[in-house]
Amino acid sequence: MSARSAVDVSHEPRELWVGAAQLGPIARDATRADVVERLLDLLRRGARYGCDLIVFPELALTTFFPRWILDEGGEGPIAGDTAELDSYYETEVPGPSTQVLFDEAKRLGVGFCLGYAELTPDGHRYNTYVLVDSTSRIVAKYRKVHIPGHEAHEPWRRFQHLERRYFEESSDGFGVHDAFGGRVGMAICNDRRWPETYRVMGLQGAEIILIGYNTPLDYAPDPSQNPLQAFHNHLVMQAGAYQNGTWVVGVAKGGIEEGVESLAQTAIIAPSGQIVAQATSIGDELVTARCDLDMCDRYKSTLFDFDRYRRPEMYSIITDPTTRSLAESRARARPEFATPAGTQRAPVPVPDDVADLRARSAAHLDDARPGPTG
Ligand code: CDT
Repeated sequence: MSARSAVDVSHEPRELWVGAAQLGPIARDATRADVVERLLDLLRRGARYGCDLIVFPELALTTFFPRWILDEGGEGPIAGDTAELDSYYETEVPGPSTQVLFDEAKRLGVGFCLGYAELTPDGHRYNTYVLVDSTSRIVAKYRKVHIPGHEAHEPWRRFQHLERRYFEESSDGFGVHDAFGGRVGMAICNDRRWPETYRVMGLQGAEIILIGYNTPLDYAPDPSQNPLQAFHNHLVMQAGAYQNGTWVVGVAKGGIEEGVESLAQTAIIAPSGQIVAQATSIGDELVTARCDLDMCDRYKSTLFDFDRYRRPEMYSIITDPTTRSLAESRARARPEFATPAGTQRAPVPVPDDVADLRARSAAHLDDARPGPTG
């Protein structure tokens, strides 16, 4: 019988001090300079606390602009123009407004991870994260894979979530990168809800996964989920951490931004699935933790020893493109919901209380509609 110990105590732990830099709301008319000043403040605070890496949220340089129709002209609080739309994207990072962040991070010897809207030279638009080391060298870029929300204006919603109009789904996938003394992965917001996100990085040996998010508390398609937003947020990240033996750093842009309340609850989660540090406010706040990267091995080499226990041949349905689609499976099980090929999927029937919530949400459209000044 092997006497192998699950815990290697023969060397100093690989320690990474992480600062999760939660942001409060960013107004539609906030200048880049104003926002970058807030980021610099959090960066400097992190350096004072001895952090090696500061993680900012998704779209950390601007307001969450997919709330508005910015490419059709028109009048009213949700309308805008393409000049405004383009103003929310970065064409280069570091660029005119972000160079100062790179310079200050290098001076302080701190790395960072920054979320922003990316417009590429050939016109592609992505929801992007960039990982920068303590010498201000770009280690890696990640472009959001799972793009939630909708493409077209849906007037019944109290506010729009037009990510699918303004961002492409990236085909780059989930990489992991040797940096900060460990293996680092990135994901953005909705990605965190999908187990495949963590598993793809877990299979590449991820030891810390950085995730920024903007999560409205009001989920219009099914408001019965609203009271569970905080629960679901931690549920998915804690499960992802534990099931893959990795640290997870979840960083929010929270608070009430242009009339829309978003979840805060930034958290740093250990490979055990335990939250080791959590934000207590809904505004700008730095949450810090010492992440022992060797702790990952305690999970990766025991219960979740992938090489020993995983059964990938049992999971092929997950990635097999020839597998029957979910719509077909649903139609088979519930023929009353079947829709002819090429047409939109039938709406999910909602219970009466949810229908009532939707109706009340629509009724409040006018007084609750987000405007330029919130
Ligand atoms: N930014 C982002 O991905 N937010 C989504 C909410 C989508 S609601 C249409 C999230 O999963 O938190």
